[in-house]
Amino acid sequence: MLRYLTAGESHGKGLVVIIEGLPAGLSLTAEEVQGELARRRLGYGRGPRMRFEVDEITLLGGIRHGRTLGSPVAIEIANTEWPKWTEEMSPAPGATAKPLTQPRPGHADLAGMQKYGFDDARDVLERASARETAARVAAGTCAKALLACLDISVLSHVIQLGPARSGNAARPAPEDLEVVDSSSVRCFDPAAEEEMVAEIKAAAKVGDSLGGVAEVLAYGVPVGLGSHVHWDRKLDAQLAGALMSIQAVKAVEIGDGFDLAGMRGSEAHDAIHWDDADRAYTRETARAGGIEGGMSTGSLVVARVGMKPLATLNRPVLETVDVMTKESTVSFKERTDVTAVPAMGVVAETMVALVLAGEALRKFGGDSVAELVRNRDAFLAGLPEQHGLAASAP
Ligand code: EPS
Repeated sequence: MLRYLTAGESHGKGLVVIIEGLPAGLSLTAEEVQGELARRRLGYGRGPRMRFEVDEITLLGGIRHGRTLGSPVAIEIANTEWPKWTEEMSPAPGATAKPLTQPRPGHADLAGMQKYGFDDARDVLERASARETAARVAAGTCAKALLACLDISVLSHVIQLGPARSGNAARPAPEDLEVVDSSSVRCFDPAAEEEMVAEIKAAAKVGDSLGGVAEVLAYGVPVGLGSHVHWDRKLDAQLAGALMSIQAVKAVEIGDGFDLAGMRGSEAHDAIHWDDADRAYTRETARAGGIEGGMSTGSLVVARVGMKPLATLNRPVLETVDVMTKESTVSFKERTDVTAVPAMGVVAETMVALVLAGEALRKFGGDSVAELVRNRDAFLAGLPEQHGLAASAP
């Protein structure tokens, strides 16, 4: 089992994440965590904070001399903006002089104020903020390191930003990650990238925001992660839940998802063949997104994630109500991004990596990386010999 918990507010002193269940002997450095956090700050359309906020990280526990100890790993990400927020976000008794009472439509503000009995939307928005995903990405770095030991790699690319959609069917391979990351919107299709940037510029000009879609690809996932036996052990259910938990995500698709719903069964599924030379099953199509019956099939795992336009608008135009006076107004103004879709893709990679790492640990087990890899190797070695006359002959 792999568990993790994040704590911390967007403009608080920092974020903390604790990851429990990592085997011993996993190589992990502060630089690797830094590198992933830097990828999360990428993307044209992000606000000024992403340019000046540096993710200062401290490995607080669970790692010695660059390797995990099998104990909980704790990582702190300091908020370099903290000096400007010490009073407003102070944990000491007190009150704010600037309560935010005009909730943003589409944000967590109003439901959170009603649910928790707050008079200040900041009590909600500080935790609802996308800042929290930095802590997830730190945890995801550990998951990705574990998956790398099992030859599994997870990457993402943006396939839609606002109305601009990539028409490019080519999917980036693991070695294309640098190309994707060097695109200003993390798009693998240069023509679509140009359109996406133009959409962002146009939205920025009028103080509006944009959503979009990122596709996450997991290469090298072996058959047998997840299970058909119970709802919460299904790999696709876990992926959908994990991806849907990302701030502002409204849709998740596995494989061809909604398109499959409109097809006949005879055209929707991936026919099975046997390759005698490789002694392995093959598929000529990949519509299922690498998952059947809640289990990985050994094919490429594909998940698409739809993000709504950010609810915080640089020019708030949507009507809302001041919770104190009940008068109609527009929402308060917060600093924001025009779009965070390129960053969401990196967070989506993180969520997929955490789910896959958890399921790989459940399937193969082991207290050290060496034991985990041995168990995986034994499982894979047995696959070609399963079933059939040869295997069952005395
Ligand atoms: C966010 C608004 C912006 C984003 C922030 C999420 O922050 P601020 O209001 O402090 O400028 O930059 O995202 C992050 C800080 C981050 O690390 O992703 C929001 O309203 O949720």
